Amino acid sequence: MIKIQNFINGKFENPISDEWIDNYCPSDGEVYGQIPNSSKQDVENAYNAAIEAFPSWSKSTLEARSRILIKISELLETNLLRFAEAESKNNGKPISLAKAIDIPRAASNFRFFGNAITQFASESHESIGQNAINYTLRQPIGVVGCISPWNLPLYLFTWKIAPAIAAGNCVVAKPSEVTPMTAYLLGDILKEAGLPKGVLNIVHGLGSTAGQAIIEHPNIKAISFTGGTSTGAHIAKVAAPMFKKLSLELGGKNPNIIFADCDYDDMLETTVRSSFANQGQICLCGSRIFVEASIYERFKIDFIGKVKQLKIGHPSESSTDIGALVSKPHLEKVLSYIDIAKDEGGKILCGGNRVTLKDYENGYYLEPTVIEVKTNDCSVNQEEIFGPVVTIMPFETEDDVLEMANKVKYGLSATIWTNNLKRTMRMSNKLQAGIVWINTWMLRDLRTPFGGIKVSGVGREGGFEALRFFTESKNVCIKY
Ligand code: TXE
Repeated sequence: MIKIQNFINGKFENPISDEWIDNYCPSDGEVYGQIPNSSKQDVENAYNAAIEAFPSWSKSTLEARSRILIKISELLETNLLRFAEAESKNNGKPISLAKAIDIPRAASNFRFFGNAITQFASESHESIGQNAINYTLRQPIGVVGCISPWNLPLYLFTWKIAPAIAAGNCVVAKPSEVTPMTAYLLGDILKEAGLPKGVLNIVHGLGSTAGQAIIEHPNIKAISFTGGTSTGAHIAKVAAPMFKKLSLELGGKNPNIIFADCDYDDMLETTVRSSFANQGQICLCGSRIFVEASIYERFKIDFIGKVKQLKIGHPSESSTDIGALVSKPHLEKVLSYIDIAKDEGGKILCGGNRVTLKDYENGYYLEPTVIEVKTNDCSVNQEEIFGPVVTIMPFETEDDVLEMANKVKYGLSATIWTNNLKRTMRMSNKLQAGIVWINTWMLRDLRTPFGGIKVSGVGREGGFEALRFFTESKNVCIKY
């Protein structure tokens, strides 16, 4: 049984209460680890370590910070297999995905921000005719909180931590209690890379206790959070009276809009991925597929054919396309939406059932599921399911599909498949989303702003946006 510990002030520690939470392995439903059930006191200790480290870290040279971040990145690459295996086991995702995406991206996050901080600059404004010059200082905030979810555990954890420390802050971070393993393993790498103690403190535990203690802490001045929309709303409510800076990356219900003039084969292959990658547990998945009526029947046959070929299997097998869902409650939530779809008149075109794998009967497996819906107003087109479930429906005109795409409370991403340039321009202007992909999906350049509108969140991550979030700008005006 693996016993995970907090990483506070450069040391691994048990929780003060000595209380522990069981950690489940999604592929077989067994408990295989325990994590600290950290309390307010553990968070306070993490904060104390962080605030003590802050004066020195915030004054360290950019070169020194950059060197350490790049070293962390290199060590993650050296340990890729160990981290990928841990991520796959803890989350249920196919090992091939953890090896190709999750861990390489976590390494890239550190390398990217290690480089970006050396290029981060501020403006100056000459006040002509007033004999004055203004310049902007971008100063680290102090101690910041980073809270991350379970779907892309190390990938999203490091997406917050790397810019936070690159900008000179010290951090109290909490990974999801469902998938704590790779954040735990990161502690050793932080030590080996020479990150000074207290700069990054990792506290494990429940959202309602450890997470709550971070967001309530009066001296943790900024919170970067990725997770569910209702948790994001709660965090905003707690943080607002303390005037904390907030970056919230929340849920999505993203349209995937397919026109008849697209590159069909490319679209088909990518649409399988954008529907079911990571068992559909990515906030960017295109869970509402709208297909131009003239190719709807053809698409339906071809898409279902491809989806049926996806191999559901144990995450550790290299041939597995669809692994296990992350937890039993989550599997139950996703299954409940399939029932709702049926009640609302949706037609299950394929999938829809829990899968029992030989030797892993208690694992949380679910068939990739395609539901044909009659209207965009149904619950499965309006609520985030966050599993291997997509809906499809035909559309007649560009205006119709735009209206349906935007008629949802979320606004994270959208994908359009077309070769018509003018339509691309018209639609990308009008789509209510923070990210629009044309003829691709999840192609990421870490310099670009990342985040959503409407209930998909507040603020942007990525590139200099993240470094701006993790700094306070101060204008200095000199009269001469
Ligand atoms: O996420 P939570 P849950 C969506 C998806 C999913 C739903 C719920 O639809 O089904 O959210 O998932 C911490 N103070 N997404 O409940 O609770 C928690 O410990 C401080 C989309 O698992 O939002 C964890 O570390 N922190 C999403 C983190 O918040 C608190 C990815 C996320 O957990 C807290 C995941 C509190 N009071 C789920 N309560 C995306 N945008 O990618 C919880 N947490």
